[in-house]
Amino acid sequence: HAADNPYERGPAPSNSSIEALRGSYSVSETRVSSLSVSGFGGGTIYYPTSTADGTFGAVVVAPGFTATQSSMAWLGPRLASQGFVVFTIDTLTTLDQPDSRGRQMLSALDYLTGQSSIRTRVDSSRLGVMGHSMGGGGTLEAAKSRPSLQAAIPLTPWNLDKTWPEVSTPTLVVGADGDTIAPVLTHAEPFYGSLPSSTDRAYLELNNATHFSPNTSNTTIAKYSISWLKRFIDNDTRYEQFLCPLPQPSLTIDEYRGNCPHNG
Ligand code: 9J3
Ligand code: ZN
Repeated sequence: HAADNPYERGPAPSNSSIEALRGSYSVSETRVSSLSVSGFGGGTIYYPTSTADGTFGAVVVAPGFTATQSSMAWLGPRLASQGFVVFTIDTLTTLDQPDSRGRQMLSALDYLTGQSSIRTRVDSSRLGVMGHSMGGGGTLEAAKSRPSLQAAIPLTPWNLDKTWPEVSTPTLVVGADGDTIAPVLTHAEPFYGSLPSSTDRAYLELNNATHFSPNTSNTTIAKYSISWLKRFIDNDTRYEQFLCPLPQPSLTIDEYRGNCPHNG
């Protein structure tokens, strides 16, 4: 109940509510020009239109190598309509490497909470990071350098650094069984496996999927991302039912690993 958890937002969830194309909040968006910011390349902020429910947790979403914010745009309204402020960003150049992307994601969070036109709608203590490919590698870099982050979701992540024992932020690693650009054997799986067992962590391997599955509307990515962000950014234990016991293999899930029950 909201009286017990000040961060809880929206109605009680169901499997159909987390699979739906939209949640209960109407969404507005505002464009952030690259010319008006420093440390990252601008982007688009998606946020619940109403201010009646107070502030919301926020997540920055970064694209992969050679890609722009448009490659992740589907996640903007999909997550924001569930009760998050979502900032899909462009990087300074589309060739930036994961460590640079991680720093840019933190600059974007600082802009979001400190300068953006919707800063008063954001709960600056409830922040997360997501990203695709090198943006997923950047997601791990951001969590490593800012342990106060509440949730991290690398999507088919790519990074030359294979070990992440420094990450204490609850992290959901999403891999794709058919990824030939960031094969799970050398990317998502060792990334997940190197997270400390004391860190809340999960590994979702998408079935019949590719490196670019995170670039188009994907209900499996959405439902577990919503659950992870709700559980760890909002402390909303109503979503624990979708994460524990661990999801079983299905038409869309090749494999799912993680610690249950969660520590945090
Ligand atoms: O962001 C990505 O898609 C990274 C995959 C890649 O092309 O790495 C090779 C340098
Ligand atoms: Zn490392």
